[in-house]
Amino acid sequence: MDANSLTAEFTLASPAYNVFGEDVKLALSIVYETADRIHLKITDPSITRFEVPTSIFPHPSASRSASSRTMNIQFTYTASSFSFTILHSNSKQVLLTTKGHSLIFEPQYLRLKTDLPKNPNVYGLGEHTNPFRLPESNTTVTLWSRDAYGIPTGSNLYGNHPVYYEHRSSGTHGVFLLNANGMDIKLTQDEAKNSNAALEYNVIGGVLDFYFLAGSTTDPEALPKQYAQIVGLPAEYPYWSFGFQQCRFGYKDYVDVAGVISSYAEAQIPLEVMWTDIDYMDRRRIFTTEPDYFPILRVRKIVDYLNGHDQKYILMTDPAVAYVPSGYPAYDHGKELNIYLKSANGSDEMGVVWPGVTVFPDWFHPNVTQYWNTEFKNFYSPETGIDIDGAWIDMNEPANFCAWPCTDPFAAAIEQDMPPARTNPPPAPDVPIFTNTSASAHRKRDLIDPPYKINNAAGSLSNKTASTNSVHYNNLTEYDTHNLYGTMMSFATHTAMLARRPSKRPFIITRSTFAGAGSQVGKWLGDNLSLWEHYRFSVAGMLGFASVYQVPMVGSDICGFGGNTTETLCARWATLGAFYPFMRNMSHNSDTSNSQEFYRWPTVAEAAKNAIDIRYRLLDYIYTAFHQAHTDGTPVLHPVFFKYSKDPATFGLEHQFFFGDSILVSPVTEENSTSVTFYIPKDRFYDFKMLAPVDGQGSAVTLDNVSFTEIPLHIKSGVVLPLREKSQMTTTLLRKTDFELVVAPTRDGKASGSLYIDDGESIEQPKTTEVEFAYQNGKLDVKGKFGYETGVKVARVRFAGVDKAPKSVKVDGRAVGAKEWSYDSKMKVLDVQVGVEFKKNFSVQFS
Ligand code: MIG
Repeated sequence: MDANSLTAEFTLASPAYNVFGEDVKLALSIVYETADRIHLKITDPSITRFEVPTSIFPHPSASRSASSRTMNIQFTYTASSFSFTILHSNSKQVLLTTKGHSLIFEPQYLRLKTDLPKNPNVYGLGEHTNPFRLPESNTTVTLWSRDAYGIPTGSNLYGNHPVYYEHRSSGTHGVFLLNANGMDIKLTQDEAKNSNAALEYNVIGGVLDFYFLAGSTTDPEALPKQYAQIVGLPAEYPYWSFGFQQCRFGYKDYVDVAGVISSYAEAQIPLEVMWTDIDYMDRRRIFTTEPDYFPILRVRKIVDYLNGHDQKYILMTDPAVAYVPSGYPAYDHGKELNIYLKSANGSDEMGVVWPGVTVFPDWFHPNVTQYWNTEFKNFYSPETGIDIDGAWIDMNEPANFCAWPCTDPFAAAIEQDMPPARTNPPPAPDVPIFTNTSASAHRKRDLIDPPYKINNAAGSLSNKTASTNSVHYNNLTEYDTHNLYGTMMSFATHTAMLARRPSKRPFIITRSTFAGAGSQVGKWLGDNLSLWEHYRFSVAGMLGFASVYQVPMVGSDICGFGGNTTETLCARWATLGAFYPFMRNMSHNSDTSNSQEFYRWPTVAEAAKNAIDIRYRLLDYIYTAFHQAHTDGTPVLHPVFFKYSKDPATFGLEHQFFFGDSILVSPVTEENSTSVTFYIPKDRFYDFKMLAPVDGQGSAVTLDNVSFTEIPLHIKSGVVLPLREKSQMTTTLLRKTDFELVVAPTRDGKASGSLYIDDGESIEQPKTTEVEFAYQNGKLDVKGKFGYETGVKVARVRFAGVDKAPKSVKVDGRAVGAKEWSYDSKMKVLDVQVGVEFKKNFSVQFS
């Protein structure tokens, strides 16, 4: 053992736990990678077992100075009847221990169990529909990518993030298991015995490759930052991608799509991005357009129109390629390059997806980049196809409508009517639109039916996806790599989008993710339903991705995807959705479900306008938060306990969160209710609208008469917020709008904040504007570098919590005329018209 690492061999205690196979002699390695991170790996040196390839998940670099003596966490073990423990170095608190729980390591079953304190606060282990703080007993989360329509509670969903954060008043730490195989993780606590809780991994392959993160005893946010060092810092996104977006599955034709764009304009609701689902495709084949319903020349008119109005366009791409042996170039090209996933007998693995019988790209194949790049370049091109500004990728679990063993995909496709026929007549040619514009050496394994059955809600492992015995390039099996498929498609799509526009940040939204996906793509929470329950759950779902898994560009389908929404639900959801990083209204069109664009009901239209107005004014604030996340992993959204880590009342809060560092969002949660009870920590806050001080008592408060067009918002004191003075119909106009600063000091009179501005779309940013705000004793200092020319002013500064009217107000030391400022004694707000060009340092002072 040297200062940084230890390796050892050990044999599991006899008698061998021959539960699901045979136990083996194991190798253990421990590396103290940084002061806050221990990397522990247990492998079987006698065979090659699957490990997540470094091409997909690069190993984090270790800082050399870390040694066991300066560590914040420590590893100890007992050799006889092997067990190990991770301790906090100072407090000696046990963070994880396998003591008393035998470790099992077999070809197709790994088990590791740790005790946890009673009623633990555990977050993560997604993707699932569960409370944000996982129920401590009787909870099994299963990690196995699945097309999970309706996101049923407690079942495995689309993506896999084998990481949890455990919070105690004494600190927050994290455990990441870098393993992509199917697994069940169980949380148990024997209530009758009043016992401690436990967490148990049950994994059907791979190795035990753990990263233990010390987190922090005082600042929970240290933990997501440490996790970002492993999974990668979140990507930065274009400014426009924070604008409001509209989509639907079931826009019937290009006239329908154009009509929605016009209707948003007429309703004066800002629409930044229009999306089109698989409806545009010819017989649901990727990289094609339907000639009568979505004729390419007409769709280009829509793109031209959008571009001319500073709006954007996004189309869906599925991974499955229609099996059409002649006359379908996208199939032919893949065949020529031989990039399709192979079934166990060596032929192309087939399934049934929207176009009927399909094959699936193998993202491990060395030719797949060439394939995907070329198809993207040719089809998503203004000259030879349709130009897009972002990409939407779906069905990448991968989803398959053909139930295992899918012996006759051709019959299944006919039986399921894939591709479905269109039911409406095509529009007459030239209908006017926009008229009123405004592993190689595996032991023999059972890849289909392993002895330990994870709790896959789809049944057998291969059901409704690619067979787990199908084979990727280099002989990797779908059994081992299934959970990576969506992330590999994400990375390939990222590469393809970059190849089209090399200097611009790609905007890609995927359905399936694995740990690390957030470094390149964003994620929507899949096929929710128009239910109040799913409206409420969206907060927990989103916090998982934004605050734990480091996939901060996230949101759920606003107003609900499946089923029928209602006016009140859609109105509330519009207001909550304005505080999702990714804001998209999205529905499923079926014969029984209504349209749900925001302009369809007066209340919803008003709710959307109000909420988008606030979102857009805050857009530079959240854009700055994304830049910060990209720089050091600071989360973009925060569960309340991240900010009040010693207050146990915050640990289980499900529906409140901070949007950025300082905006506390407390949505109304109950169906058709106009009152809401929520928690305000013991701290000073300000009501967002009027800036009146609200002194939290660390207790629940009830607000009544919250209209359906409003959402309760509070500013956490201690911040200077940069807001645009007013919102606009597009983010392009927003960027030309003056700022206003809101100074919201703590009770002892201090506040600070920052603002980052760049050109909003380029990867390289030679000239940026980076400003720091500092407020104390009646003086606000604005300092920074102003490399990017904003061309706008800071029009006004509002100081909240000012106890009495000042005698004088100065900007840069010069007195401001009495007409240029006003004081509201009721709200305790001082409002100063400053009108300073936003290109140099300045100060505003009152006394
Ligand atoms: O089998 O493309 O989650 O957003 O509208 C369903 C059609 C396929 C699932 C996506 C949903 C999308 C739908 N897709």
